[in-house]
Amino acid sequence: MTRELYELRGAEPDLLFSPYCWRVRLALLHKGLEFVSRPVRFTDKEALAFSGQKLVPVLREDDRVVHDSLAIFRYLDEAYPQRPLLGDPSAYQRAKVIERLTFMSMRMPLLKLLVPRVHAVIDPADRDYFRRTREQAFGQTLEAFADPSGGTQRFREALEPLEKLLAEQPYLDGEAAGGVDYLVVGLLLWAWCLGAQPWEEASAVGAWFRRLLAWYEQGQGPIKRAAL
Ligand SMILES: N[C@@H](CCC(=O)N[C@@H](CS)C(=O)NCC(=O)O)C(=O)O
Repeated sequence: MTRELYELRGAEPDLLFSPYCWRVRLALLHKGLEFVSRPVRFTDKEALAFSGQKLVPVLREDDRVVHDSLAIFRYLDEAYPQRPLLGDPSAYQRAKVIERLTFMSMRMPLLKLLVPRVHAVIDPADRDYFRRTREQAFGQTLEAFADPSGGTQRFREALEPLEKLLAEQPYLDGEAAGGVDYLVVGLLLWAWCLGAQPWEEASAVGAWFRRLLAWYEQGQGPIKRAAL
């Protein structure tokens, strides 16, 4: 059986920055599952046609195809019950609540910081598509939407409850890392791979990030960061 992960790439094929794809990479390492990376550009939609939709991550195990990071977590827990990511079905529902809350509180501020960086690292052939789709979604130009300092400020405020929690326990999931850690740290890895670190190094969040980064790099080798 071949296990393939379709994930977003920049102009350089090994520059992986999508927060949702990072979640799945971490989940696969957590389960101890090997996979073949299939990096795709924003406009490589034909490469994803088999999945019946247009977004990454997509996990394919022969004829089994799953898309959406949390649906992939759930699938992995069903297919490979060892070392649960989320656990029972109600835990999946709770993870969806966390996903919605972090989407607004963390992902949106990060987007204000990272939009110019994403535009800079993607393949030049993807830039018109990226600009057009994002400007349609934002209702304004990329330049008007971008606000690195405001985004950083709001992101730091959103981290405050996590900072307090991580001062009391090593991981969001408790004594060991799990699905909620990967769900959230995927967002930080998005910034990290794009050469930004909008959180304090000397903080509980900073130490938690370093622990997860060291664990990932020990298993999978160094993570490429854009030189921005
Ligand atoms: N809810 C999905 C979101 C997936 C998503 O938005 N993926 C982005 C990459 S970060 C994508 O594929 N974008 C392609 C496009 O905009 O055409 C998940 O959790 O996997």
